[in-house]
Amino acid sequence: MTIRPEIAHHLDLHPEVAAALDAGRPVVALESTIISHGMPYPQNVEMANGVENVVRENGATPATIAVLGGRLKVGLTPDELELLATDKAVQKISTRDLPVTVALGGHGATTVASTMRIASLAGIRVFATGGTGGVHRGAGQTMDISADLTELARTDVCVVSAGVKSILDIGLTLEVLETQGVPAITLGSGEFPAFYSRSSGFASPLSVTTEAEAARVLHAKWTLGLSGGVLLANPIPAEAEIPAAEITPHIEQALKDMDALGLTGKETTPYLLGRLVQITEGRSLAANIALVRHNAAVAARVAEAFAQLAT
Ligand code: PSU
Ligand code: MN
Repeated sequence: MTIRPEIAHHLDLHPEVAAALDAGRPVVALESTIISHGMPYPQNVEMANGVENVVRENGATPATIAVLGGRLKVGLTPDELELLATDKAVQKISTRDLPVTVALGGHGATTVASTMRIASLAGIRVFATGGTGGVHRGAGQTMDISADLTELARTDVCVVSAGVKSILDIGLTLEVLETQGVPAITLGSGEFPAFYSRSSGFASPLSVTTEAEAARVLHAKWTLGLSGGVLLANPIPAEAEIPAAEITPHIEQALKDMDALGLTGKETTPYLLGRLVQITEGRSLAANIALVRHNAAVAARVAEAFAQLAT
């Protein structure tokens, strides 16, 4: 893919990522909100480095994405990962924020939505995260529906996630994905997963049994001209999960605490994740790290299989 000059003007592709893309080798995009606003230091930077290694061990090149000094960065250095993990000036930025952060030369940790968009500008088709945003509980009143869903509807990237966090309304999230024409496909299960838990109580709209099948779905979707993303849900490994019955009361507690503080909008997801780490005394953090690593391995294998089909 040739990158249009007006885009290339804003983009810093890491040489390792550029070489892989040029050669048609598999590349996996990784997001940075999870580093700056999703986990405490130093576990966040350890996770970020560890996940890059998991991608490499599974045969692909990692490309962690962020905006630094107004530049769209695709592939980061260890110092840049450390900055994202520690610098309080790093904002959580979604698609709507991108032009402001670029124009004013700021630092931004990209969400699923903005990471998808930048990955797509760079020609990367497979992306691993923890969990995607969705329809928040009470969205009928608050209208809080993550821009991750909007981006999935319009950007040609496959997002590998552990499903949708049960801090959200999973049923309504699946409805919106259906309306937007986004395939929500679970790997190796008929049930859609709920981030910390393998089980959500919701049947998965679609499923595949292997990464090679997932890659064939991507190839079919895009060669048919069906633009937009694919949500590939990958249940957390059984040994790392917090069963739904155990995490649900903790989630209710975290939601109550958030309401008492009056938090809304972009602050809610970081608050809820952080509060759950406190309530579970670190267990939710261990689960979060395990599922991200698992998603990175799956994404690398999907990217590898897709690269074979695309050539
Ligand atoms: N998954 C994680 N940790 C996170 C997120 C996902 O394991 O911090 C982030 C992603 O960046 C996702 C964002 O895009 O939460 C959703 O935020 P919101 O609900 O404000 O759209
Ligand atoms: Mn929101």
